[in-house]
Amino acid sequence: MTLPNDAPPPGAATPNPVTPDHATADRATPDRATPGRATPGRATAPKILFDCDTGIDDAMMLLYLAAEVRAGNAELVGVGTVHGNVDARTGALNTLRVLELAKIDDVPVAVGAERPMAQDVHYALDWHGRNGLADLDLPEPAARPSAEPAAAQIVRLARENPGELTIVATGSLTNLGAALLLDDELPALVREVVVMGGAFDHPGNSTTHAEANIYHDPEAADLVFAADWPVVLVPLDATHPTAVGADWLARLAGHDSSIARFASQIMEWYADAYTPTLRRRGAVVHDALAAMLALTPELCEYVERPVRVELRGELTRGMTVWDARSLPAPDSRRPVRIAVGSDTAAFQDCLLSAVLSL
Ligand SMILES: [Ca+2]
Repeated sequence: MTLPNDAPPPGAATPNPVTPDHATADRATPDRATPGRATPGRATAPKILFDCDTGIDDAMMLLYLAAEVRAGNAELVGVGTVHGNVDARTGALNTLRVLELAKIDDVPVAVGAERPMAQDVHYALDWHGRNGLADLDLPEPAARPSAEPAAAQIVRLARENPGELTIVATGSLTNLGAALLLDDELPALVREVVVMGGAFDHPGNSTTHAEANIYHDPEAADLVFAADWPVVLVPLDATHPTAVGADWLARLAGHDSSIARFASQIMEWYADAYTPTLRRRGAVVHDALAAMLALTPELCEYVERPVRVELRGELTRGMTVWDARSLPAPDSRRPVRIAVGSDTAAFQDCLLSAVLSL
């Protein structure tokens, strides 16, 4: 099999922040309900495939996307789950619970990898609860996960929608790595891959240098960054400044709907976990930012550089590495578009209005 990391780079890395070609100069809060707003110039709603480890911020991401689906701004063609915050099967059941709450009941949810490629599995129960959703006593979902493995679903959906699929990955990257190994033509079939993960000029959150989604499967992450497909990476550098605070949580808590109550309950639990880190009441809704940037890329600024994952460091395994020098070394890898500065007010307003619209 030919791995795509030998492919020539499509262009030289640019060390300075760049703005996407299709971005607008106006960074004001978008009108979430305007059809076509999410992707200027695109005639049809983008087809989204989620790969996640639901999880509290994954759940908020699903609520955000459900609102966009209802508004006609996105089509959700499938979800796969992976080990990460919780085990993959629990993540799939949680995904079905959240989608059913949002009355999105026609999307296949596939269970994916239950362990990483080359290390023991780790969960993040301290941050999300033993069941991944704040230890709430939630009913069983009406639907069951589909029989197809998540990696096979990625390949099938990419084959059925060549050039159209946007994969949003907000968990460990094992399913994506496995899909790349299943089908070496996959990179040419996918429109874009948006990954929440990594940390560059920011400390890690699993270890001093490693962010959780990368740390949970560094080998798979490096496969994803080595592949010749367009990757947008949303690291802690971009997500942490968007942390919602007590005022935002109060606005959510003040809304009386079953979905707002659910969102408020899980977010208050998440804030309890996050407050010592942030040193103020609040929480970082990492995954929702990644999903929002898939639909509204102009909410961030980006730099474009190849990304590698440290696989052997005694203290730094799972660290994402870029060459930030003014004259970076030549690299055969395709540059990754890395989100750096994000429009915090627009993100928070859009997330809240999406949840409250359901
Ligand atoms: Ca996640």
